Amino acid sequence: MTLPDMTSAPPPPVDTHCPYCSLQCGMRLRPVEPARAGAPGVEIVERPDFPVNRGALCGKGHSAAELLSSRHRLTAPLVREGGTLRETTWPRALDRAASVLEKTATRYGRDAVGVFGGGGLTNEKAYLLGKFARVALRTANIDYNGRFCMSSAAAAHRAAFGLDRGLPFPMEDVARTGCVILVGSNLADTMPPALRYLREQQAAGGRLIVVDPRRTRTAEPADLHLQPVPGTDLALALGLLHLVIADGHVDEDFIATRTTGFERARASAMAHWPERVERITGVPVAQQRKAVELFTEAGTGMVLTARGPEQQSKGVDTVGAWINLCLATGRAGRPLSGYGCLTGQGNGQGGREHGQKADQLPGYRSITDPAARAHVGEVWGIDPDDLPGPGRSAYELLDTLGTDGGVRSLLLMGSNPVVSAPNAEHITERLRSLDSLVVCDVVLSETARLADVVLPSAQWAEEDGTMTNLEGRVILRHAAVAPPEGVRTDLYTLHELAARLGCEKGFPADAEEVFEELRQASAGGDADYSGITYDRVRKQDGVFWPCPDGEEGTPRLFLDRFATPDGRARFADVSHRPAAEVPDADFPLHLTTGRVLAQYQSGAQTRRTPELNRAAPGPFVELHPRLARRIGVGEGDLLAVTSRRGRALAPARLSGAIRPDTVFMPFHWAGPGRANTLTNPALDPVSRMPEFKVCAVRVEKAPAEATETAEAAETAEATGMVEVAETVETAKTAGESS
Ligand SMILES: Nc1nc2c(c(=O)[nH]1)N[C@H]1C(S)=C(S)[C@@H](COP(=O)(O)OP(=O)(O)OC[C@H]3O[C@@H](n4cnc5c(=O)[nH]c(N)nc54)[C@H](O)[C@@H]3O)O[C@H]1N2
Ligand SMILES: Nc1nc2c(c(=O)[nH]1)N[C@H]1C(S)=C(S)[C@@H](COP(=O)(O)OP(=O)(O)OC[C@H]3O[C@@H](n4cnc5c(=O)[nH]c(N)nc54)[C@H](O)[C@@H]3O)O[C@H]1N2
Ligand code: SF4
Ligand SMILES: [Mo]
Repeated sequence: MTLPDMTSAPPPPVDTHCPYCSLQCGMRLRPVEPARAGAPGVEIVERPDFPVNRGALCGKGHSAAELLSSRHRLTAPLVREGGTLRETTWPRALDRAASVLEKTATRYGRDAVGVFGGGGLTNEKAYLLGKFARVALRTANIDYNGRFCMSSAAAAHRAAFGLDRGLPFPMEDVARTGCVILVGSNLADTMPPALRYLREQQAAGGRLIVVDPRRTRTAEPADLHLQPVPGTDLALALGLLHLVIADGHVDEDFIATRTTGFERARASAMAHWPERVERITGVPVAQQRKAVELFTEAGTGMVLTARGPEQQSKGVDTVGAWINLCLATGRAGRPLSGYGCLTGQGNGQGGREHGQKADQLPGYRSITDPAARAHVGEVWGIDPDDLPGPGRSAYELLDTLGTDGGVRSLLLMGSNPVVSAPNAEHITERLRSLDSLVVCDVVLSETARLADVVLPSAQWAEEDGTMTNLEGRVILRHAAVAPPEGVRTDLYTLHELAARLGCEKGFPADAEEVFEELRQASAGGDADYSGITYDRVRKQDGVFWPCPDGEEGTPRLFLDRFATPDGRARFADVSHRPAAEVPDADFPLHLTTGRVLAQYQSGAQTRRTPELNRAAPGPFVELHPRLARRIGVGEGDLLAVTSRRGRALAPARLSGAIRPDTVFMPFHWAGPGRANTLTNPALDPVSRMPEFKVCAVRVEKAPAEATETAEAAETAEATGMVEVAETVETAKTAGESS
């Protein structure tokens, strides 16, 4: 679309969506007249007509425009020369990036070049990045940070229902269901406007059960809060199914007509009797009974999971067990009932459908399926035999960087693994050992600081593109302002790199043109977007996939049949197993990790937004006062948290809301307080998702010398953002004079 002309009459406001989480709240951008130097050029105003958030935004959404004009933004490409990143021109940076990738491919083979993407990228970027890897680089090794986020629920979804869409119904249905079991989601902090649906549901007489080792602001108003030991959700779900069966609440009719595999699920549930489940999970038998009573009493019900049960080395089985509970009680494939996963990143859903996942082609097609390869090969104009096969999963890709047989040069777009990958010190070392690292980002993230080439990207309000929210609703972001001079869109970058790698055609820089091709590539796949156009998205409040040509889209799935070949949902055959690492004498406590309201992910964007950084200025360790007394620490004391991977330092925050055998750390910071220095990269055998939600640690008061390190780091952290600006500033001066 054409950008508003800022010189004449005030241009009209532009309707768009928040740059952050998967709720993709609607917002309106109003151009500010006159545009002040250093100001974003737009202000965010309410957009009450968008149904998902009806005008409400959280603090991150409200402050999102600040980063558009932030002094921390990259505004010119950087290349490393003599150890320092220096500003350069776009043609030089692109030449350098293309030549290092090509050099690696020539020397070590095509699979030695890797690509790492992100679930925050638009559908168009995700699609073009996948095509870039398979067609321009011809490497098998592409994966993305969604592997850290959504993959377990996705795999369980497909196994049970034959199709994976986060929620099989619109959010509005949540407000009208009889009982919600919310497992390991703290949406009061992670998608605040969605709280409204739970409030409405309870106000209408519905029941809410929250399962979380911490009594969060989400758990506080629940009718029942179950507080399990981290990593034991699988046993809990099996135990609830046991009670459902024992108390005669099974929906025999539904099981007979719409499912397969109940007998095995039943046998496994019978081995998980309430007292055994209490021993494993710490959830008292009486509370298990109460949960089953509330869930089965209500005529309709939903189980919604988020990262709590999913980010485990048995996440797929765990989600499968919660789905079993829905199927056994007939709470699936019927109005106002079902299982859903609350996706996380802005495009957590669409990001995994269009080919940046190691094993997938666009339209949610399998890269090993000959028919899928033939279809996509035809759209891309290449012989299907020339398409690479499946590559390594995210952690496995990062873990083998710089090694023999591993990826030697990496193109990274939309992720900051130095902060967000598990076992992060090791992964940082792997990134350092690369022959070349090319990073596309809006700021100089901790990962971009390690790069040889940094390409500055345009942001959400500066470019068009579609996103698919947690409901499977495809929505459209509109450009409202031009990017700063020196900044280009990611699509431009891919277009230019592809041309330099010999692909002059097939990589358009225009978002709508890319979307038109995506429609064809997805046609006939599970995630069929072929009937979705920019125009239709604009006119409606988004369009739900699947949407084959000429149809209206599908807000509600599975009401007539499930998407399996026989139309029946499949029970999962699962039984309890412990976390990959359980407490022992040396590491006697559970560590779990997650989020706080004001920071987003690796913090690359929100730590650079002053208002948000003031609200959540640094890392902390949440622990129960009883545990604090036992180890002799008080509020604010600096703690050393040690796991088998390393040690992190952060101040104590005492809270009666957490289990006394567990400590919690948010993962938004780098430096000594980085939670991911500690986390265990044990992977789920099916989804290859790491166990962020549980590992074993020791917690003690930090020794005196550590206090000095942490204080020094804290000062560096506080001034860190200034340093980023200065690094580039110095390099600029140097670049100009040379
Ligand atoms: N403010 C903010 N909002 C965000 C994000 C952000 O970084 N900041 N990120 C976005 C993204 S990408 C995502 S994926 C979502 C994540 O959204 P959520 O899943 O809601 O966030 P988390 O804090 O990771 O985890 C949720 C809860 O799981 C609990 N938990 C820990 N271990 C276990 C366990 O073993 N079992 C159970 N049942 N619960 C457990 C934690 O105590 C925590 O309260 O948020 C999105 N929204
Ligand atoms: N311990 C622990 N670790 C976790 C988790 C946890 O619960 N606990 N959760 C995991 C989960 S669910 C997730 S999703 C990951 C997320 O962690 P990351 O993958 O690190 O995600 P972000 O911090 O969102 O990183 C996005 C990067 O891309 C940049 N960026 C934003 N928009 C664009 C764009 O349009 N183009 C380009 N080129 N760059 C852009 C941002 O500035 C930022 O540097 O973290 C995982 N890590
Ligand atoms: S809830 Fe998510 S999408 Fe909505 S304003 Fe907050 S960060 Fe943005
Ligand atoms: Mo996520």
